[in-house]
Amino acid sequence: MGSRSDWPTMEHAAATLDRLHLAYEARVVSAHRTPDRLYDYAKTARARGLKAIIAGAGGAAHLPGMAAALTPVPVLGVPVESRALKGEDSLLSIVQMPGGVPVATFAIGKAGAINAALFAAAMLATDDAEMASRLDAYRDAQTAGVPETPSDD
Ligand code: RP5
Repeated sequence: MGSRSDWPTMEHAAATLDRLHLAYEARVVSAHRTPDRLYDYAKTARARGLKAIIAGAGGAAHLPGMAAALTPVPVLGVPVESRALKGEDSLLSIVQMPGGVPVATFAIGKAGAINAALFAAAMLATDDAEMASRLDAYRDAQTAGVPETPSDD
C-alpha cells in the first residue's frame, strides 16, 4: 500500500487472504515518498516468487501503475477512498492505464480490497486444487450467510 493510512482499507485484503490460508506480505511502498523502495520491491518481485501484487493507493494513486511498469507479476489495484474526492481520483488514477501496461482494477475501498484478494486466490486456484476448494468453501459460507428475510425472526 502507498501509505500506512491505507491499512484500514487494505487490512480487509489481508483478512481475506488469511481466511483462505494464502501467504502474503503487507508492505508500505510509496510511489512518491519512497520511489527507491518501490523500484526495489517491484524489480525483485518475480525472483522472490510473488504470484500477484495487490497494490492499494489513494489520491494520485501511482503505486499500482508504476509497480506494473516495473514487474511482469500481475498487479491488482485497489483504489483507496481519499478524503477530498472519496476515491474517484484513486479509481481513475489506477484504471486509466495506457495500453500495454495492465493493472486489474477493483472497486473503491473495502469491497475492492476483499475482491482483489479473492481474485488473486482465483488466479492461483486455476492450477491449485486445494486453493480451489478453499475458494468454494468461502463461497458456500457466503451463500449460507445470506438470510432469507431481513429480520432474525
Ligand atoms: C497515497 O496518498 C497513499 O496511497 C494514500 O492513500 C494517500 C495519502 O497518504 P497519507 O498522506 O495519508 O500518508 O500515496
